[in-house]
Amino acid sequence: MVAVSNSAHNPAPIHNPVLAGFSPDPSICTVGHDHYLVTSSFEYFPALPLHHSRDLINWRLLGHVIDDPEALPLDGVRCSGGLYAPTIRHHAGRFHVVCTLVADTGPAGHFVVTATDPTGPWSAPAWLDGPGFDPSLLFDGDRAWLTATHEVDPVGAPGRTEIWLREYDAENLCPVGPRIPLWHGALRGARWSEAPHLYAVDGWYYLLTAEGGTEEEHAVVVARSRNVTGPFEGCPANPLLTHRHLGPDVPVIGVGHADLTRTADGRWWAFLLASRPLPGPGAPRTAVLGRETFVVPVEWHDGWPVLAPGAGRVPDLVPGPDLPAHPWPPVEPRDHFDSRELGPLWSFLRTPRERWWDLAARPGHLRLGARPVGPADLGNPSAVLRPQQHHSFVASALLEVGSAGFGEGGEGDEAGLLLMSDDENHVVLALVPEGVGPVTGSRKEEPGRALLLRRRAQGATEELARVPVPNGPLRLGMRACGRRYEALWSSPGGQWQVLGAFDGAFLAPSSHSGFTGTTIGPYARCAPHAEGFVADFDWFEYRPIGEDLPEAP
Ligand code: 6LW
Repeated sequence: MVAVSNSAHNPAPIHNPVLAGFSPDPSICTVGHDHYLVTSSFEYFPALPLHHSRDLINWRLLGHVIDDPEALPLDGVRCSGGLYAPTIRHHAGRFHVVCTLVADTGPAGHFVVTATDPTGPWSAPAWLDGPGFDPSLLFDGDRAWLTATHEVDPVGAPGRTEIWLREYDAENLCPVGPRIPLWHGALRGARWSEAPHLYAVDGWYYLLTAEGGTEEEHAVVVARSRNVTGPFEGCPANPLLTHRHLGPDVPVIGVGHADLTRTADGRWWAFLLASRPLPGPGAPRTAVLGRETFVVPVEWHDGWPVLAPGAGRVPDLVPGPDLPAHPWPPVEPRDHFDSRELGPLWSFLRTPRERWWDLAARPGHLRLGARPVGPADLGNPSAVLRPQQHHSFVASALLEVGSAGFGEGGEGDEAGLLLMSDDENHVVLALVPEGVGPVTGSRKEEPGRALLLRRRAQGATEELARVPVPNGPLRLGMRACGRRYEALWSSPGGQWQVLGAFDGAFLAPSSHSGFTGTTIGPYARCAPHAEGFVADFDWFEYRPIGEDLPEAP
């Protein structure tokens, strides 16, 4: 094995995280000069975001591996259920993505989809028999292998997992032969030995796995064998990478779930997940952005990989590969909604079964048809969401509730912005009809309107603020500076006003055992049994702001 050192070159750096906000369980494959990276998406649809890079520095969101509502049902899946931990590999001109659908009802389990072009079309899922989660593939000569992990005794020994292997028939897309146990973790009594990725390198099979659970104790470990079926011996230097020993006051925690690739210049890289908690008290349970994708360089020494050599931790900047720079056109902060389809950054909660969003009815606007589905309902609300990618950001939108106004529903009609963590934890900043509803009596001639700020934290709902606002278009904003979030509003062209503020730490998925990150975007809901109404969004804008610079939107 040739030791490759990154010290002799001085290329442009890769900034960590490579993918900011809600990008866990990265898996990467390299085809010539192109690198393709998939991440988990859980209950969100379209599912399994696919990013593309030619230099590992600049990434663009290419689309989604699952973008057909008929491909897989995400209806009713619980928050942080749905699609877990995909792996992407390329073999004989075809991309294979294996993944697991975690669902309490309906189809569930491992599946594979394939495509010759990563932008699709992707095949319908083929279900793969085998227990557990975190499936992966190794193509090795004319044979292929499927691995995954599973809890052996979930009741008696929760978190004790076994990584297994089966041969994979790459033509017929199915596992064949017996299931062979491979590995139970590097540490004695290890919990959550998972994320297995097998590689064939220089006559060895390397089994790269995570263990310790996806939070603070997460770690990357490796084992190797001369035979793909084992026995595997653990690396004496395990864990290869972890931040579990650094204490709670570090900017990056929960380092694990790595996948290796090699660039055309011969260098190796590990893409992995980690989280960035908010500074201040309560860390590490304040990672509101969820788990994100990071990269570290890899060198090989004495037949073992070394991750982040010389540092032993995930740095902010990583010297990039010796490859030509390949930037992509920047993503504009403001979406004017003047395309025929929503851009790939937007997604929904679960599978939409009706077309409640419309970009054509009023050109240059996103029109949401309000339906009686809210963010706590485990359904598919009229919400179009994108990830929160920075600790300090401002999101704003220009909203107009259609000329016909709110419906007759009264209490329960609302349109505005949804800041979403999960069904039990989210914030709504919404325009609502004022002076109508079951308690306050009949509808006025010209109903008034109010803006309300409502928080649902750990399942308890609380109205934080409400103010009367004029009829007509309204600008809404949500601004965060670390854990301080502010809800803002103004008339078009007017001064921004603060409606209310709250501590956003409760949104962190790590505070309620969630796997996603926080998302934000336009949203509308009508009262139960009401007719519905339409809400038009002229634009939506998302901008990062300096950590100590609370700029107005
Ligand atoms: C995923 C597992 C994990 O299946 O979290 O951190 C689970 N790792 O590998 C969900 O993302």
